[in-house]
Amino acid sequence: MNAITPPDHAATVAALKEEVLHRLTFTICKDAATASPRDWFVATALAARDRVVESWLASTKRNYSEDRRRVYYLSLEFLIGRLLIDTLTNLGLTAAMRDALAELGVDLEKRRDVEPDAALGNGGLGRLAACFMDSMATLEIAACGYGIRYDHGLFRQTIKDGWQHEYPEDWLSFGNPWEFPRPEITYDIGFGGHVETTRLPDGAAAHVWRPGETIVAVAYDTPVVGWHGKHVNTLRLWSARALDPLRLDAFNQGDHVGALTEQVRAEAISKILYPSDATPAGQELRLRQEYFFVSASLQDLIRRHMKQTGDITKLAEKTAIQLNDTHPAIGVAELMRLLVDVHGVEWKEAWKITQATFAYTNHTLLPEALETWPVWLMEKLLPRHMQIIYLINAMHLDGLREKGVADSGVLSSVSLIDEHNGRHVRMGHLAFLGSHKVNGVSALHSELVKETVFKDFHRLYPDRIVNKTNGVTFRRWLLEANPPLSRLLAETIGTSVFDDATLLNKLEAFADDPDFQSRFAAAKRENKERLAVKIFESVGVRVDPDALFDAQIKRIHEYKRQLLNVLEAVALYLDIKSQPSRDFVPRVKIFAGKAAASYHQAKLIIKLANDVASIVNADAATRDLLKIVFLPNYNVSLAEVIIPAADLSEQISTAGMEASGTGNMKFALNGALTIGTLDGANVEIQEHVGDDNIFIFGLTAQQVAESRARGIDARETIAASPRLAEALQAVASGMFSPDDPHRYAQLVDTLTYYDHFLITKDFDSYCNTQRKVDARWRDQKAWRRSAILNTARVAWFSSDRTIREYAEEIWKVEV
Ligand code: 26V
Repeated sequence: MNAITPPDHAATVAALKEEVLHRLTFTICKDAATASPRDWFVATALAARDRVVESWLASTKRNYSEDRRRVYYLSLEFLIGRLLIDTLTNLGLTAAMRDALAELGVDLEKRRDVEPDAALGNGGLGRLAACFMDSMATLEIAACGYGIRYDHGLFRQTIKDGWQHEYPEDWLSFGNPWEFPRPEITYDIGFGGHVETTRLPDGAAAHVWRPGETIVAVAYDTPVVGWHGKHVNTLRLWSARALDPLRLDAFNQGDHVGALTEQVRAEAISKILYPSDATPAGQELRLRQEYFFVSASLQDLIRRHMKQTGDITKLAEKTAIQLNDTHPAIGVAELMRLLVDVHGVEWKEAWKITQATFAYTNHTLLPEALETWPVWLMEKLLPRHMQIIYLINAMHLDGLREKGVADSGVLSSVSLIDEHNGRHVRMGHLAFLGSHKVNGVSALHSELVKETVFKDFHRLYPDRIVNKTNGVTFRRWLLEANPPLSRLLAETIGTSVFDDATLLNKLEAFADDPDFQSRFAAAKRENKERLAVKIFESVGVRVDPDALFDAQIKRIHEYKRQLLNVLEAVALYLDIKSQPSRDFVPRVKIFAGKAAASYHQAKLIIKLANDVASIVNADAATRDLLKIVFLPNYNVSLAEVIIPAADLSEQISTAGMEASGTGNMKFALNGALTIGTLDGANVEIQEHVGDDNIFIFGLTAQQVAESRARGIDARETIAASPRLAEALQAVASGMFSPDDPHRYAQLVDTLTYYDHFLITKDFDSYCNTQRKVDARWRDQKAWRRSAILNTARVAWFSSDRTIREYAEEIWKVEV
C-alpha cells in the first residue's frame, strides 16, 4: 500500500486492469500469456500515459485561453531517470496500478526495473532541471522545458579490476513509451555560409544570413505531470535530421555511402550527450548542439507567441526564458537575430526585449568549466551571430565609457571577447549582459559569483545578481524513493505533508518520542536491508544493515574530495588493525559515481577506492568493522535506493568549490546526518537543521583562499599529522596495490607538493569529526533524534520553494 490511496480504489483497479490489457493487446499485439516483462512495462506505461493525456490537453488549452505568461527552461541536460512510478505517484495511482497488475499476475516492483533511466545529463545541473520541471508542473506554471533528445545518454559505467570502463548507453533501443514524436513540428537550423547586407529604403542596413548548411530539428514531447495530475507541462526535446537525407544523384552513381553522408553529419548533432561536467569540450560539435537546440526552441516559442498575440514587441511581456548555465547562452545573439533580421524590430528595442526576456543561472565557478568559444569557430559556424556579438559588445563598452568607466583593465575584463591567448567569446559574459537577472544556486555561491567571476560586472550592475538556493522534488526523493518513511509520515502527521512540505515541521514534536523513534529507525532499517541486497547483487560484498551506512555518491571530481574519504578509510583501517581492543563503530562506506572518460586523476581515485575496498573487505582482522563498496553505474535509480538507506551523507568538497549540491538535500530529507564542509548549500542546511544535527568540519571558503595564497605545498601539514603521514605512506608503499606497488606514488606525490584541494589541510579535522559521528551513533537515541530533526527541518529545500522564488522574483509569473 502506498502512503496515498484514493477512495474509489476497487473501481480504479478494475479500470486500470482493462486499460493495461487494452494497450497490451492493441499497441503491443501480445496476450497475457506471451507478454515479456518489457511488454508489461510498456503496456503499463502507456496505460499511465493515457491517463495523463486529457489533463495535458486541458493544461495546454488553458495556457492559451488564459493568455498566460510562459516560462521556458532551456537546458542542454535533463537527468530525468525513470518515469513509471513518478507518473503513477503524481496521478495518485501507484497502489491501484500495483493491485491491477497483481490481478494479472504481474509484480509492479519487478516491472519498474525494466525501464531504462533517461540519463540525458551528467549530474547536478541536469538533475536540477528535472526537479524544476516537476515543481513547475506542480505549481501550475505554464512552462516548457527545451533540450536535446540524445540518442545516447550518459555512458554506462562498469568496474573491471577496479578500473572504470565506459560503454554506450542505449535508452531508446526498445522505444520510449513516454514521448510523442511530432514530425510536423520542425524548424530549419542554419550553419556557416555568409551574411548579405542590403540597404532598406530608409537607408538603414538589413542583414540576411545565407547559411551554407541547413539541418532540421524535429520535436519530441514528453508530458511532465504535476502533483495530483492537475497540471501537465511539456518537455520538448529536439532531434536532428538531414534536410535531404539521401542524395539520390550520388546513390544512382553507385556512391551508396557518400549518398548518406549528409544524414550522418546532421544526425551527429543529437547523437550523444557530452559526458563531462567540467572540462569544456571546446569542439565544434558541442557548439553545433548548443545552437541547434537554442535556435529550434526560440523559433518554436516565437511561433507560439505570434499565434497568441500577433505582436513580436510583446514578447518580453508574455515570456520568460531561463538559461541553465551558459550552454544556451548563444540564445542571446539568436534572439537578437530573430528580432532584428527576421521580424524587423529596431536594434535598441530588440535589446530591451532580449534583456527583459532572458535570465541566466550560473552553476559553477570552476575556471575550466566557464565556456568560451574561439572567435574563428564562431565566425565559421555562426557568422551573423558573431557580427551581433561584436555589436552588442561595442555598444556595451561604449556605454560604459560614456558613464565614465575608463580603466582599461575593467573594460577588458567585462568585454565579451577575451583577447588573451587567442580571441574567444565569453559565453558567461554574453549571458550576463543579455539577462535582467543572473543567479547563483546557494547563498554562499551567489556571494562568490559577485566576488569572483562577475566581480566587475557586479560593480557595474549591482542589482542584477540574485540568489536562488537549489531545491529537490520531495515527490521523487521522499514519497517515491522512500515508501517506508512516507507511510510513517502519512500515519503520524497526515498525508497533507505531501501537498505542503512545510508541514514536515510537525515531526519536531516526535523527535524524542521513543515509539516514533523506533518506527523511524525501522523504516530506515527496511531501506538498509534493501540496499544490502543490492550491494550483494552488484559487487558480491555482504554488509550488515546494523552498521552505520556512510555514503558519498556524486560525480568523481578532485574538488568533491572522494580522496579525503578514502584516506580516512585507510587511517581507520590501520587503527582497527593496530588497536584490536578499541571500541570501533561498524561502518559501511558506500561510494558511487562516474568520472569523465578523459579525467585520469578521477579514474585513478576510483581505482584506489576499489583497491582499498579489496584489501579491507578481505582482511579478517577488521572483524567486519569496516566494509567499503564502490557501486558501479551510478544513476538516478541507484540514488533512489542508496539515499533512503544512508545514515551519513558525505558532502566534503573544498569550501568555495561546490556551487550548491542537491544530493545533500535529498539525504537530509531522508533522515541522514551530514558530515560536510561549509560549502554550497551545506551552509544553509546547517542553518535549518541546527548545529547539533550536522557535523561541520574543515576550512571555510575564506580560509581556503588564504591558505592557497600561502601555498599548497603540504609537506609541513603532513609532517604535523602522524595519522595522515601513515595513511599516505600506506597508499604510496603499495599496501593496497601489491600487483603494482607504484600505482599511487604519483598521486601521493601530487598531494604532497600541490595539494590544490587542501585535502591534507582538512584531514585531521575530518577524522576527528568522524569520531564525533561515531560517538553520536553509539547513543542511538541521540542519533535518531538528530535524524528525525533533519527530516523535520529541511522543508525549505523543496524545489517547490525554489521555483516559487524564481516565479516571483525573476519570471514574474503568478503562483
Ligand atoms: C559544464 C560543462 C562544460 C562543457 C562541457 C560539458 C559541461 C557540462 C556541464 C557543465 C556545468 C557543470 C556545472 C554543474 O553541474 N554544476 C552543478 O550544478 C548543481 C545544480 O545547481 C549544483 O548543485 C552543483 O553544486 C554544481 O556542481
